[in-house]
Amino acid sequence: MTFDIVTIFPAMIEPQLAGGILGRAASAGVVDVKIHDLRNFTVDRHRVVDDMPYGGGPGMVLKPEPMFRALDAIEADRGKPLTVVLTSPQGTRFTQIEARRLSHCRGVVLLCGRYEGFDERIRERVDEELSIGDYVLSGGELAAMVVLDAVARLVPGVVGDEQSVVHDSFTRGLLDFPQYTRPPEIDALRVPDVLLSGNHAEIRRWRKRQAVMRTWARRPDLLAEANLDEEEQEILRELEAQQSKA
Ligand code: JD8
Repeated sequence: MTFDIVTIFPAMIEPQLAGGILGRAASAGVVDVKIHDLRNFTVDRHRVVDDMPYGGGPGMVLKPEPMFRALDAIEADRGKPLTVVLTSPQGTRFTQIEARRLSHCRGVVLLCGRYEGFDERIRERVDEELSIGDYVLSGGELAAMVVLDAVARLVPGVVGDEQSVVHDSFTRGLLDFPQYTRPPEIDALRVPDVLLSGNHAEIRRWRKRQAVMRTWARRPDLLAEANLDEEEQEILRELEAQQSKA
């Protein structure tokens, strides 16, 4: 799978690609990620990428010409089909569902904005406008890196252990159960006995129960969409029965 990221701050994104799981996947040729400096697609002496908004108002807007030239170059380089993604606070919410959908694309182009945003005509060349959450960032680079990381790790071969991807909490719709490692006791804080018991059926039940309890307590909104098995549904019914008594 290919990723192309268009930005005026390539140096913000480069370290993300060098290290970690994504860096390894790129070296192995499983994904091909290219960063494009938007200023390289200007033709004026001062390499200007922004201009004043028509109608007035504060701040500057990204000019359409450099972005159009960048997209032309990427299309020529990669060939179609490419899915062009723009990140902005006006986008539809980026969730694991969108990540999974994008992971089936052959090529994804991520356009990073800055300033007050994009000349509206740039959206004519965009397939999807996504927002990573309800808070204000100063530009699209961090959002693009979030999308890149979440999508790339779903591409087969990027994460070593495919099982860990399948069992991801948001894939199942439940939060993770608590995890412990050695030592069995520190500062009088003990690892739950069941995890030291070696009874794998008990451990499995305890983990399920913990995952359902946590989700119920912290993210009840997730339970509406969760794909619960018979045992998990039973645990949930118990919790609800306890609650209605209290
Ligand atoms: C892209 C510029 C700056 C700041 C005008 C649009 C996503 N969840 C999210 N929050 N913020 C962004 C985001 C912000 C961006 C750009 C994404 C390009 N800005 C803002 C103030 C008002 N602009 C985002 N995804």
